[in-house]
Amino acid sequence: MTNHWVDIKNADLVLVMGGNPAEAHPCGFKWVTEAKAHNKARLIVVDPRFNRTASVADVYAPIRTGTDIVFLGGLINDLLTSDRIQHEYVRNYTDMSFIVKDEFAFKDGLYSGYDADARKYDRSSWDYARGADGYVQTDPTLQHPRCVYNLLKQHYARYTIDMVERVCGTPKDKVRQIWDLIASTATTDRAMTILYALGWTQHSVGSQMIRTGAMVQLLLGNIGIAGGGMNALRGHSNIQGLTDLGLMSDLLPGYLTLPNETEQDLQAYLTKRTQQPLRPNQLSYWQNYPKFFVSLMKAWWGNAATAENNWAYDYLPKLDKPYDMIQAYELMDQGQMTGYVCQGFNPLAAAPNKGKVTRSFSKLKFMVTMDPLATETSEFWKNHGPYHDVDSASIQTEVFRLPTICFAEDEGALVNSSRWLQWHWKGASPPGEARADIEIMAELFARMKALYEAEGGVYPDPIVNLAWDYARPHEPTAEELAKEYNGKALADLPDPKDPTRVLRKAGEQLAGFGELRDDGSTTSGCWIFCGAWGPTGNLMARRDNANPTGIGTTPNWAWAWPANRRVLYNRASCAPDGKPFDPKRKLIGWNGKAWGGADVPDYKADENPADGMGPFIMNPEGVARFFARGGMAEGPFPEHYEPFETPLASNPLSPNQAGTLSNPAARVFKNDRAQFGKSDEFPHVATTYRLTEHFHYWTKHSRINAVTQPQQFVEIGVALAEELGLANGGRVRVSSKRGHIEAVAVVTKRIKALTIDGKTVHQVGVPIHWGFIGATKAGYLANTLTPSVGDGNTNTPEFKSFLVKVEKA
Ligand SMILES: Nc1nc2c(c(=O)[nH]1)N[C@H]1C(S)=C(S)[C@@H](COP(=O)(O)OP(=O)(O)OC[C@H]3O[C@@H](n4cnc5c(=O)[nH]c(N)nc54)[C@H](O)[C@@H]3O)O[C@H]1N2
Ligand SMILES: Nc1nc2c(c(=O)[nH]1)N[C@H]1C(S)=C(S)[C@@H](COP(=O)(O)OP(=O)(O)OC[C@H]3O[C@@H](n4cnc5c(=O)[nH]c(N)nc54)[C@H](O)[C@@H]3O)O[C@H]1N2
Ligand SMILES: [Mo]
Repeated sequence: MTNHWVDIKNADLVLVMGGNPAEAHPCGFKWVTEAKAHNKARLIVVDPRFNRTASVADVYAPIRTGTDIVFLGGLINDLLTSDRIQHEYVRNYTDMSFIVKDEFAFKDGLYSGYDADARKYDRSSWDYARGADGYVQTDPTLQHPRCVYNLLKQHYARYTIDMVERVCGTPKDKVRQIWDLIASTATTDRAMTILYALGWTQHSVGSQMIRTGAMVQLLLGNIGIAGGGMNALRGHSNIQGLTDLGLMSDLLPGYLTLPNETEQDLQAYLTKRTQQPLRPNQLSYWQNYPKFFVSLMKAWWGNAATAENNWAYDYLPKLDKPYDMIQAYELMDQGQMTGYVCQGFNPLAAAPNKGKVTRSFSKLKFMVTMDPLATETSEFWKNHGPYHDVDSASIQTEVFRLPTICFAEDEGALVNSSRWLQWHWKGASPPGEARADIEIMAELFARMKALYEAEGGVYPDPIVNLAWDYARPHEPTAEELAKEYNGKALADLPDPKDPTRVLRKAGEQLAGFGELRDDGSTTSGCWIFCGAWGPTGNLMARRDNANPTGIGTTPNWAWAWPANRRVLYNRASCAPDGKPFDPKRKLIGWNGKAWGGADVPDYKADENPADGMGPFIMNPEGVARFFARGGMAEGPFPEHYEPFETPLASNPLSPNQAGTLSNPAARVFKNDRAQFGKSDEFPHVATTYRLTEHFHYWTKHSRINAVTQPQQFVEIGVALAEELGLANGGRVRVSSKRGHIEAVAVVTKRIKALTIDGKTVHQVGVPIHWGFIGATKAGYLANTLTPSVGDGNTNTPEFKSFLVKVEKA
């Protein structure tokens, strides 16, 4: 989230699109109720299904899955042509006036630089034009035909309200009503928040859907202000912490990036990531990257990371490709990955195309699962009758099950969607032989290290030199790890403002990432967490919910990264002169000498606003980007592409260009492509989702949960049920190109047939929680149906839009 849960109460308008928080985030959803009760806020829900969130909405509109870019692109067009934007914000805080290079072009669904064979873009033309001074050229009058404003306007001119109705199936009057409500927040005294989750991320164009939402918020001046923002509702209780700590294959902690294999040289790696300002007087905060990076290397390799050995840069693996789960199962299927460790993960249930996953697991030499419970994954080799029909005798994979404790039997910090690190305490002791994940990992590490020490090996240095300074090496504690993430001084640190003074003594915890150095005198295992366990102790354990200003920043409740800041980009809540755009939602302000207020300023604390530093200090241009230079796989402005399985034969936005039906820059493996279905055989559009009564695949072990939702059902609209002669409660078979499941039919008015491009399209809802292990009725896994293809930038699977055929069982 750019903002945080409590802040939702400050919104005048809440747009829930691509999420269902009343169901999946019922505790956080109370802040929407607060906004409605105390702020007269209106709630809009745009979702393929009339879901539990829609049931308390002021306005609900249906949409065909996978078409949100058309809905939001149309909105951008509408806001621009009706001139309902926050002018002062857009002019000063975004790149609208920036001029784009002559080489950049867009035609018929493709941007300049496309290589159809590689399915990739050369993105070098996607950039701003530079002047002789090295800075980006701008035209503050917005007249220049190649300024971002005019290119944006031109791009979305094709996204008309008729196009929205045709592609999304949303009735025009609903679209109009929603767009007008949203446009009402272009004024400085009204704020809209956007809440989204998997209904946006789990598409082959998921990242671009989210970007389109962010562009809408920028046009309306809704980023950085209380009650505004782009708010991702995160999943597992610590999934925010997972990305923060760099557990994605291409990341290092704190959103530093792993070098790729062409980056063997530390200086070149650092130079690429420390961009000079693109406009005068800009901060370009990532210029501090070397401080964060060197401190990380010191945290990991201690004395073995020295200036002479480039801070152990050679120890870091260099990436040849992303290792997301779709990639991993492809490599297993090709026989190139032969061992697998599943820690707190049940991929047979959770990953797309269960048939392929089963085949891939069957080719492994070994699999380790670390889990408190038995999972479908750990029994993938067992025949479970019709639900999982495998020939056990032919599977040679050796499976080890390591029983772990569960999160409630452990202590430590969980990072929630608000970026809050909240310390929690152990609730119970684990049963039997269960051991903590950290203990198991520490033991594994100790044994690997001993082997390397005894036998040598190709390159033992990264393993044998890893710093492991824990009191009990086999059981590092949560406190020790938290302190390591925060970081400490390795030598007395002189105060930059007065070098005769010592800012931190050697060994002392650091108070924030501003204290980090690139000379090896500091450590920090995750720079954005620096300050969480500072010189005064564990701030994550704070539980003071005092709210002195009433705006809900509660600065003494837990600790929020970065720097205990509650609302990112909060400088943008003030006009260029430093006064809040809206005094009644003041977060910070300039008092003539310094910035301050209810929140920690996302800005240089003493920066005089007259100097023109932009509020988006992480960007080298100092402003927010409508034109994503170089950043996104598909292009700088989001363009609509159909899901990989679509009821349409061509893309209504680029009907004449081959190869633009679905995302031309998504990575697709050949064998997976052969398993995509067509609408003549699979005429119904399916989407998958979750229910309050279960948490994925493990609450089915609990009898109470099992009783409340005992078995797989699917939601089917009344019109489709009539067409198929189906009664509510009857059994159906739902098949895709990849397999079939059986389920109870819930015939409902909540899913309406849509008219798409002139034809009737039925959508089918498939909740995901059941399987063949646990206390619920044994059944199929929903992911038997889903396709193995992911988002072009993140490779998140397209779980939310695929084709099926529904029949009476
Ligand atoms: N009780 C419970 N709570 C949970 C979980 C759980 O399993 N059980 N899981 C947690 C996890 S890990 C996560 S990631 C979150 C997920 O939280 P959510 O993303 O809110 O959950 P979903 O139910 O997967 O999907 C949300 C909505 O997206 C809609 N949708 C599908 N396709 C589209 C589309 O193309 N456009 C639009 N606008 N909407 C679409 C679906 O109809 C659904 O209503 O929930 C978390 N909370
Ligand atoms: N079709 C479809 N598929 C989906 C989705 C969808 O919307 N549609 N959603 C996707 C999403 S967002 C997610 S997050 C995944 C979820 O997929 P998973 O993360 O695989 O699902 P969970 O059942 O939450 O599995 C986590 C496992 O962790 C174990 N566990 C709990 N506590 C601990 C602990 O402290 N240590 C260890 N080692 N294990 C523990 C549980 O027993 C459980 O078996 O599913 C994905 N799959
Ligand atoms: Mo998730």
